[in-house]
Parts: sequence; C-alpha cells; structure tokens
Amino acid sequence: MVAGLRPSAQTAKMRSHYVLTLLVLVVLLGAAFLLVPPAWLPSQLRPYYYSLFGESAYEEPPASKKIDLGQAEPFCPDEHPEWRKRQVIDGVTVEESLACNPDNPWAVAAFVKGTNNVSMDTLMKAGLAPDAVVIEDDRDGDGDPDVIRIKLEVVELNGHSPDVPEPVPAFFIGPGIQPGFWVFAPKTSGMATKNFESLEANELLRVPSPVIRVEQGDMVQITLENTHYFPHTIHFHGVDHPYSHHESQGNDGVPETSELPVMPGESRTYEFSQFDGPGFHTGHGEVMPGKSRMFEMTPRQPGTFFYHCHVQPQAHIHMGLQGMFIVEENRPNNWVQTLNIGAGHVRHPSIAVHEKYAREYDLHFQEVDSRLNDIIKTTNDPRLIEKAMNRQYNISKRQANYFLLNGRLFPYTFRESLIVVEPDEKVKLRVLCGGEEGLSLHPHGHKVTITHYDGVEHNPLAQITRDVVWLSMAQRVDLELSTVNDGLHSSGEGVWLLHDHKERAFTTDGIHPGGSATAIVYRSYLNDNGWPKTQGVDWAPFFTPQYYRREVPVWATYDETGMLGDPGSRAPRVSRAVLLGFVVGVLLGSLVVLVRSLIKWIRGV
Ligand SMILES: [Cu+2]
Repeated sequence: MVAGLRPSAQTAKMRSHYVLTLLVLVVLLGAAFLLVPPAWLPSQLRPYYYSLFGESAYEEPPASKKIDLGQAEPFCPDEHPEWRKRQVIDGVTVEESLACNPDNPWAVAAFVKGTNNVSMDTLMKAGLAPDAVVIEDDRDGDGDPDVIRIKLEVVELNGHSPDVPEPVPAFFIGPGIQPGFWVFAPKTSGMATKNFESLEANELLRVPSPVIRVEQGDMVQITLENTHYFPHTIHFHGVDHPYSHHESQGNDGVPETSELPVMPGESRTYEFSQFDGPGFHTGHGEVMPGKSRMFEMTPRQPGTFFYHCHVQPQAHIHMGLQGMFIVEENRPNNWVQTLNIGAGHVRHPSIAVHEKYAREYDLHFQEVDSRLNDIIKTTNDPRLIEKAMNRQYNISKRQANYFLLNGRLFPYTFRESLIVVEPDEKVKLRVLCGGEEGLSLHPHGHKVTITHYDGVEHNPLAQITRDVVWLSMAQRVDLELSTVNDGLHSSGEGVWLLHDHKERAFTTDGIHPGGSATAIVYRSYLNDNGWPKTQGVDWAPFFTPQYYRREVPVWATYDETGMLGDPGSRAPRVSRAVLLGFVVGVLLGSLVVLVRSLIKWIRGV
C-alpha cells in the first residue's frame, strides 16, 4: 500500500501505470514487428506485413566468393615414358602400353620368365626377390614351363605409424584420398617405399592384390607367408575342391564346418600334393602371423576365377585381400604373365588370347567403406584393431563410399586403366566384381559380348551382346569388345566413358565425377604422353583434394565470372540489427516492470 494515499486514489494511480506500460509494450511490439526481417516471419503473417509496409525492396545478392583451388596435380605426371614402349627384356616381349602410367616392364618380364630365370639387372629394376615367382620344368615338353611357385606376403598400406603422422606406406587412390588396405603382394627386395625420402609405396605394393595367371595343367604352388599381425588364408574361389584332404582333415577353410583354426603359437602343415591325377587342389586354414602355408593345385579348366582371404571375410575381403585368378588355355610355347600388378593391361598375353584378340585387360572392381578400412590408421595395437573391426564395425550397416577400378578412383583411373583400342579389332576384357553392391558396367558407344560367366564359356550360339552388363557380388565375366564401326558393336572413334551405372559408383564419397569410371579410348584420341584428348570442361579441379573435400561448388570454374560460384554469407545489416536488439531489450524490460506491478497489485487486493 502506498503510504498517505486513500485506496481509491492508489488504485487509479496503479491503473494509469498499467495502461502506460501496456501502451509502451504495444508500441514496442509494433516496432519489433517492423524491424524483424520479413523472412523470419511465419509465412501466414508475411502477406499482412507486406500489405502494411509494402514488399521488401530488392537487395543485391552477395558477390561470388573466389575459390582458391591451389595447385592442381599434373594430369599425367609422365614419370616413366620409357616404360610405355614395346620392348624385349631377357627374351620376353613386353607389348606397348599407351597409358600415362604404364606398369614396370622389367616386372612384367620377370613375371613371364620367372624371377629365377631373369638377369640380376632385370630383377633389380623390377624390385622383386629372386624367389618371388619361380618357373621351371617343362614336364610335357611343349616348350613352356609347367611348375609355377609363387610366394605371396600380406602387406598393409596407409596404416598407422608410430614414427610419422602420415599413414604409411602411402597409396593414394585419388587426390588426397588414402584409405587403409591390406593386400597380397609378391616378395619384393628393398624398401616398401619408392625411396628414402618418400613415404609412397613402391609400384609393386598396391591395390588391388595382383592378378595370378597360370596355364591349364600347370602344377601351381602358392605359398602364403603371413607377414601380417592377423591370421589369414587364401580361398581359391570358383574351382572344385574336395571337402577333405587325404588325412580326412578339413579342406574348405571354414572354421565352423571344416577345421579348427590354427591358434596363436600353433602351426599346421597342409598337404595337397598327395592328390592323384589332375585336380584344382586348394587349401584353407588360418595362417597365423609369422607362419607360412603352401597351396598346390593343377587347374584342369581355363577361365577367370577369384581368390580371397576367408578369415573374417566380412572385413578381410574388403580390406583388399582379394584378386583375380586366371587360368589360360593350354597351348605349346605358352609363357603366361604369372602376375599382373597395376593397371590391368596384360602386356604379355597368352597364345590363346592372341589367337582371337588384339589386346587384353584385367578389370578388378571393388569398393571401400572407409569406416572399416580407416580403422588401421588409428592404432598399432592389433587387439584394438580386432575389436574395432570385428566387434564395433557392423557390416550389416555398411555403406561403401569409394568405388575402385584396379585400385584407383577417377581421375587417376585415366592415368592407368584406360582401355586403348584401334578400329576394327577385338579386345578381351576380364571383369571381376569384388564388392558388395554388384556392378552395372556400361560402355559408351559400344555393345560388348559376354563370352564367359564365372570362367565357363557361354554357349557361342546364345551369347548376348549388350551395353549394360550386370555382375553379382564375386562374379566374373569375360567380355569381347569389338571396335568394328557398324553401329552395333561400335559407334566409331572417340573417348568413350566406361563406368558402373550405379550412379553412386560414379562418385567419390558422393562427389561427382569420381568412382571407378574410365574410358575406351581410340588411339587417334590419345596424346603422345598417354592422356586422352577430351572435350568439354577443364579437369584441373578434379586433380585437387579440395574438390573431393566438398570445398568447390560444382560449376564454379566453368565460366570467367564464376556465375554459379560460392555465394559466401550475406553481410548482416548492422543498423537494423542494433535497432531490433534495442527494441527487444526495452520490450523485455517493460514486461518485467508490468509483471512486477501486477504481482504488487494482486498482493494489495
Ligand atoms: Cu585375412
């Protein structure tokens, strides 16, 4: 109660107080309504706002922000121009490769003749150990060797290093992109990196695991030397093998149904040579770190097959322990290229392939979910890697984000895995779908004929010619690419894209263009350094990490003005913002005064 005043006078004073405060509140609310940007108002209120105050005036949009792409990589680094030409090394003909980054021809020669049969000079230039691929013994006297002994190791790429912050040895699948991998690799000599200064893996240590190529009827021994910290096996997929071997031990490699795994500290020798007669004898069993294991087989049927690790396959296959396994038809004097490491171009094709085809390419498609593969970049403790990989990562929630062709993403695929052709010829493509999502292979400008499924010839009278070839998971097809310009097989010369028509596979983690895309390129459309004469946009942005880090607007570099560039953020209008802040402040203050007066009044009554 206000002292000295009668109740009626006091009430009148209070009432005028409220009225005044309310009036101020209404005025302030109006001012706030006026100052609030119309875009903030609910859409129902906006017409009312415009009817009272008119349409908002045109405001100039902010200027496009300048995009700094930095230095783009050279499209074709052209490091080894001499590797490209046709040459004869230690008596082995290595065919010309027109790609920008061809495979090492000395390694090709050593894989054809055997690391035991080439000169020390060739071995040094190849970077291979003398026992990497031992080839000997012409058992049937047909002019080519019939005993092939291959040693494979397990190599980690882009793994965690206790010494340097970068993942090592480095293997880039695209600009600035290096997920972790494990691959089967031949026994090399010297360093894992290119040289002392470089962290980059040498050319023989790369994705994918090498193509293994032998002749029908060869006695093939493959020794897996487990140089890794986890157990592994090799499963030779697509070939008949007995469930048990001669000692009734399991032979199917599945710990749950076939055999006990080899535990740490234990070892087991698998013997497959006791089989009588021909047969593709294959062995399984986990090979523990530091142990080795031999697989022996005599393949009866030619075809395009598959090999992969069968230990925790949901992780190990996708880490990169998968490759193509090819059995060539038996012919006299048939020296085949035992390993094909790199771009896929077979630079010493078999006699049977040469009978029908001008050239041959091995195309290995696979995918990466970097949430799995990058686990090995986080720690060196195998227990933590095992837990993260097999107990925390859940493959049923897998979502692949990198789609690879022969271990690379676009545009790197154009440096290595171009399919170079000339008019009026036939080219053989062997294709493996090593991923989880299938492959919808589409060549532009061409229709290809499927000659083989999973290594088995399709009835020649019923072979299908089409422009989309679907491969299921783990499936292989052999394709005949004809460059006869008849409007069916080919539409003529050019740079014709060849890509997976699952659109996400044409991106790199969702950024287009990327993924496993490459091209069928006619020789007349190829520059001297192996880069195709493309038409259209500048590729410089695709050779920067920024583009794939999502920092470059799609069409920012298409025109001089950057018409569709980055708009940046609109500068706030300072005066309006300050005024709005002031009004809202006073409004809140008045509300407090009003509420306090009301409380007082209620207590007074
Ligand atoms: Cu494994």
